[in-house]
Amino acid sequence: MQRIFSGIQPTGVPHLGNYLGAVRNWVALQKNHDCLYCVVDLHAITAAHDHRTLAAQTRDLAASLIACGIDPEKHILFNQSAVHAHVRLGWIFTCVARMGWLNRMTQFKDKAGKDRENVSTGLFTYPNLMAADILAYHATRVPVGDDQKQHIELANDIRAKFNHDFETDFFPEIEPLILGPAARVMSLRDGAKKMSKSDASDQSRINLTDDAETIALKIKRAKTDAEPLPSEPAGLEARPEARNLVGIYAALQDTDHTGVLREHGGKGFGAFKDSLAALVVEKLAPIASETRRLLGDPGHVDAILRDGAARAAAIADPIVTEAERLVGFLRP
Ligand code: AQP
Repeated sequence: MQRIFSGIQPTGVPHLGNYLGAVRNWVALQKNHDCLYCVVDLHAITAAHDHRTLAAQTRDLAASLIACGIDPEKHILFNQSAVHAHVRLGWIFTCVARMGWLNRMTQFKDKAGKDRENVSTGLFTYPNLMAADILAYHATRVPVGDDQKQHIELANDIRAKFNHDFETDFFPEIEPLILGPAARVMSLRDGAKKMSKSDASDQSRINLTDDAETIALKIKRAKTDAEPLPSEPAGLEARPEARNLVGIYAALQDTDHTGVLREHGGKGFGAFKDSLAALVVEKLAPIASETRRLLGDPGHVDAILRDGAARAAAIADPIVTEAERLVGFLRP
């Protein structure tokens, strides 16, 4: 069975973009893969974070993932900082990756913006650690949203250079799995920006913990244009906000743009937004209530993460020790 690895940052409450672009696919992949899912807290400190809330956010996110359907018994759920193999391999990869490769990463450019001189060096080298997250388990398939495609390409460049430099075929090729009609969910306020936990406006995203009233209000206020919905997907070109809402609807109903437009083409946004809000509430309400139930016993969630970290370390430690040997470190 092929091994899957994927991660999510505890930088805030997970949103519909994380769910449709990543987590929902993680759940489905559990059927026929060996899966490791990780709350990547080491990545979360590459940007300013609140040390008083990081631990709670990590636990909350783990609870959300379990509520979405991640099975921590059959598969492995853990937080990244608890398994030291990530940092050990991350350092090696930082010495393998080239500055020019990292300079091309568009997510760094987006996140650093005009403040390049003041962001952490961790934000710049983050893709090296991401490569280590995956390869420490010899994982070959990585389900991610479309925004992470470039980082997976970089991880493959790193593994190819490692194999070449150290005369080995130790690290396998990684295949990104970018699945479904909502691989990139956009902000509800701006169809050109992706939905993001760290967007200053809470109105830009639907959080997995939002109640029905909040969801309906956010969708009602979502930016759209004045035209009715087209009856064919071609009519969504150059209409990013309309395309985004149709994509969300399609993903939640397990159909595609054509299927949604067959049903809703020609309608104005008022009516379509009502149907969309009802669908989002129907799908997210059980996740929010299960998350609340799980967080009623925080010790239980912590025990799940502790057990996951021990099982993850048992896989990663020998792989990373072998990588260290290949690099040439003395292991007396
Ligand atoms: N808008 C999105 N649409 C589809 N997929 C998305 N993902 C994130 N945003 C969208 C996917 O969710 C997984 C976990 O992402 P992450 O939390 O590790 O980091 P991110 O991609 O940087 O997500 P955010 O919400 O924008 O976080 P912040 O604001 O902290 O940077 C990934 O597979 C990602 O592709």
